[in-house]
Amino acid sequence: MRVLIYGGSFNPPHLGHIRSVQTAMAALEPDRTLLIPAAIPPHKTLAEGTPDRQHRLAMTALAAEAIPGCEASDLELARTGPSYTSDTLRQLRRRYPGAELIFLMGTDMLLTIESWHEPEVIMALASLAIFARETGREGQIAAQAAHLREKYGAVVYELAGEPVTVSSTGIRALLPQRKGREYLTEGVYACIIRHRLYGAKPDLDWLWEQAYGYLKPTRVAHVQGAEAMARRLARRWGADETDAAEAAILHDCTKKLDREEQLRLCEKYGIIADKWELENPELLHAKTGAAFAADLFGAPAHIADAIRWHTTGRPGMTLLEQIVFLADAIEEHRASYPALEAIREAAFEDLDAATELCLRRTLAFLEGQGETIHPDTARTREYYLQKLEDKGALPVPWAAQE
Ligand code: DGI
Ligand code: FE
Ligand code: FE
Repeated sequence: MRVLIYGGSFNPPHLGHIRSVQTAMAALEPDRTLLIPAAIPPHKTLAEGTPDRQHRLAMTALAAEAIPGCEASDLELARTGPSYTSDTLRQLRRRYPGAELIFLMGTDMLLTIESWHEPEVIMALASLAIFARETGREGQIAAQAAHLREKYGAVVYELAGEPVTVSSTGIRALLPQRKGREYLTEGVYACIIRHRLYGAKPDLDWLWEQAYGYLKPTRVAHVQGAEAMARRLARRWGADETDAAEAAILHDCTKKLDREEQLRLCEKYGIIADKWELENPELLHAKTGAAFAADLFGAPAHIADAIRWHTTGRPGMTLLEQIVFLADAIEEHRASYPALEAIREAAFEDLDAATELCLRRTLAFLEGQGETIHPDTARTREYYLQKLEDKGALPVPWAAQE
């Protein structure tokens, strides 16, 4: 029996790790392959902002899912103290008596192994499998392998293959810039975004791929229009354009759910539906959408709030909230309604005037339909009317005509 062991920080596990394991599995044909995230790697301190053990184990398990025959092990995370490879190998020796243990590492590790804790124990208990981390050091590596064979009786397998140049450090730097997705498996990336590990923000193309599943096909154009308009407004008014896009992409993510499903989400997320929402569950998608976006896509509070208030608005909206509220109402695919053009124009002149007109028109529309008016809709309009007066601006002239 052969057990291939790949230990590391897996912070996060990426396609380079996966390719290394696959190369080793193909060459060595192990019966079991274990990815073992280290609790505290003895040779380096974990980068600041490193996710906790549970998240690193979850990411490693998700990465292992992409490799048939591979599994993640909590052997080191479950242990206290530094993660010494020699201790891990002792544990594995007890678990798999008689098996050949093969410890997989990069060439950079091979060069430093004599400085590890109990190198002689490591090389007595396990064979070493080496994959290239860089080109141009082949001579040095062959010499080191020969030295370890001679001095410790080490068994060293040198694996052929393209050098793996992806690094976790590089990926961590990309994630907050909505980049880096291409170096990760789908499962690992979704986990990173869901929990916003490493300060990650979602790649907006990826977010769109996710959003399609939650939108009725007939709503896609509206959401695309909302994103484009939110971006334009963000540029016009100096808000973060990609945050505006993110909120817009997610703003109607629970819109297609019926009353029963809305109420189920309310239950799940501890949302209390008020009497207006119970009467008109159409209104609930703002609250459930915010909770859903935070749960599935880790939407931070300022983005979740823009989703939360996009239907009724609220007094004293943040710039982002106001942008998403208006983008939803005036995006280019919105079926025409009275005042639409006036609101569009105002949105680039005075956001508060546009907001007030938008709400004035909604109130007139709801009254005309005999619909109940949510108090948030009414008081938000009052607030912006007052705000215009306070700053000495006039409301946009528009009268609902029958
Ligand atoms: O989800 P969208 O259709 O893109 O747009 P939205 O989130 O602004 O929802 C619009 C619907 O919400 C529209 O049918 C009117 C309704 N609405 C907005 N404010 C109120 C309201 N319905 C009632 N009953 N009362 C309100 O105050
Ligand atoms: Fe909506
Ligand atoms: Fe919408």
